[in-house]
Parts: sequence; structure tokens; C-alpha cells
Amino acid sequence: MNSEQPDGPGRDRPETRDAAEEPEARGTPVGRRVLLGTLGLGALGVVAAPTLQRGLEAFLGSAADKDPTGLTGLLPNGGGFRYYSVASSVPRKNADTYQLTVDGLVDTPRTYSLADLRALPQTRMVKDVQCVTGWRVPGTPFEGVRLSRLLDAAGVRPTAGAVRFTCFDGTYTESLTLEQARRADVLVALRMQDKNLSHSHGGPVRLYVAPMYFYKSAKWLSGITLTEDVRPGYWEKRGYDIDAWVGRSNGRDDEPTS
Ligand SMILES: Nc1nc2c(c(=O)[nH]1)N[C@H]1C(S)=C(S)[C@@H](COP(=O)(O)O)O[C@H]1N2
Ligand SMILES: [Mo]
Repeated sequence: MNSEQPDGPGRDRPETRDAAEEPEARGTPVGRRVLLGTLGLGALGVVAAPTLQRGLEAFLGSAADKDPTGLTGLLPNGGGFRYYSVASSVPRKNADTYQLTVDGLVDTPRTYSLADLRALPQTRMVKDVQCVTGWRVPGTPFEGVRLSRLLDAAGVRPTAGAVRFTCFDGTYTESLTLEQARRADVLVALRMQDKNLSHSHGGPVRLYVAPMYFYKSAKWLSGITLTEDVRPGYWEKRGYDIDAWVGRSNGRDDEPTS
């Protein structure tokens, strides 16, 4: 798939595959019936009524959790979330195994457990989520620790100008300028839709950058590194804008989300 993409991940990152990436953006030719057959979901079409939407999304989320092909990300789900991963498999982390490291140009590097993060003051925000490929999910609660709090705790050195995010999927990266990272609407999120973040949504901890396209919100967050300059992230090396403001980047004019 996507063999016409010379710099695609299949080429430089053999451990990745294309199926679950931004499918709309890549005009994937995979047919719906093939997907439904693959997943044994042939009856899915009859449960698309709006009242069942929540159940359907929950079902797709749990199906994505167990889906080694990542093809659940291509299933239509009536305007809800789509599940993306650029890595073919992602280890599961829980309260015993999860760690978040803050390092780089800081006075006090440190590592947080999930319990450490839960013990800090939590901020809850309810805003729309907007993917650069077009789908939008209105009024989605996210809750977690303000990134600015973790930066202050680490003591950012004057030479730092940017923040780089790494993920325990081993592949995805993102970045923000220090000014962007310090905004009050940027969270290290532990909860989404008033539940602990599921594995498929990037749990136990993901970044949530409310004012930017959702590709900024790195799932399975494991590292926060202060750097001198912004380093383009996974999708930004593949053409997405580094400053990803919803409504004024990537050639799109969506309603702002924050
Ligand atoms: N680690 C990681 N984070 C990621 C991605 C990814 O592939 N890997 N995809 C991004 C994109 S393009 C989107 S739209 C959202 C999708 O989040 P969801 O799977 O919770 O809907 O995650 C973003 N963060
Ligand atoms: Mo996206």
C-alpha cells in the first residue's frame, strides 16, 4: 500500500506499516466490505443509529485495541473518533509500568509514575477535537496535568526554546515551541470523555493540545525533552504544518477549537 510514497514510513521505518495512518489523507483504496469481512463485522451496518453511536464507538475502540492490522481505523463510525497508530504494535503500559521522563535543557530532570501524575492538580477542558483529515468530535472532555506545571517543576533553562515529545510506540514524535507548550490549554492528559484513557486512545497518558489539529496530541506519551529549537514531528516530516493551529494551518479553514 502507498508504494508511491517514496518517503513513506514503510521505507525508512520497517517496523511501521501504512494501513492505520491518516487513511483519508492517503486516499486508501481498501473497500469497506473487505474491512468488515476482515474483522468479522458484517452486521455493523445495521447498528449505525445515532442512539447506538456511543456503543459503536466504544466497540470500535475495543476492537482497535485488539486489531493487529489497524484497519479498524478505517471503519466509518458516524463522525466519532478514528483510531490511528503509525506503529504496527504498541506495548501496553499500566500504573505499574508507565513512566514519563522530563529531561533535556532543564535543571531537574525527573521521571513520573502514573500515581505521581494523578497526585498533581488536574485540569478538565471540554472542547472540540479536529483531525486534519476532516473529522471533528464536538465537546470532548480531556483531563490531566497542565504541561506548564511539569515544565515549571523541571526548571526550564534559558537556552530552551522548544519541547519535543516521544512515545512508547517507539515511532511517533511531536514538538511545540516553549511558548505554545506553556499555554493553559495544553495538557498531559490522563482521562478522556471522563474515563481513564484507553490504550487505543493513547493511554495511560497522551498529550492534548486543544488549539491544534489532533496530530499534535501525541498518544502513548513517554518523554518530554526541552530542546533549543523545534524538531519536526512524525507527520511534519511528511508534510503537515509544524504550527498546527486549527483553522489557520494545513490549508484548512475549520472553526477554531480553543
Ligand atoms: N503515538 C501516536 N500519536 C498519535 C498518532 C499516532 O499515529 N501515534 N496519530 C495522531 C493523529 S493523526 C490523530 S488524528 C490522533 C488520533 O487519536 P485517536 O486515535 O485517539 O482518535 O492521534 C495523534 N497522535
Ligand atoms: Mo489526524
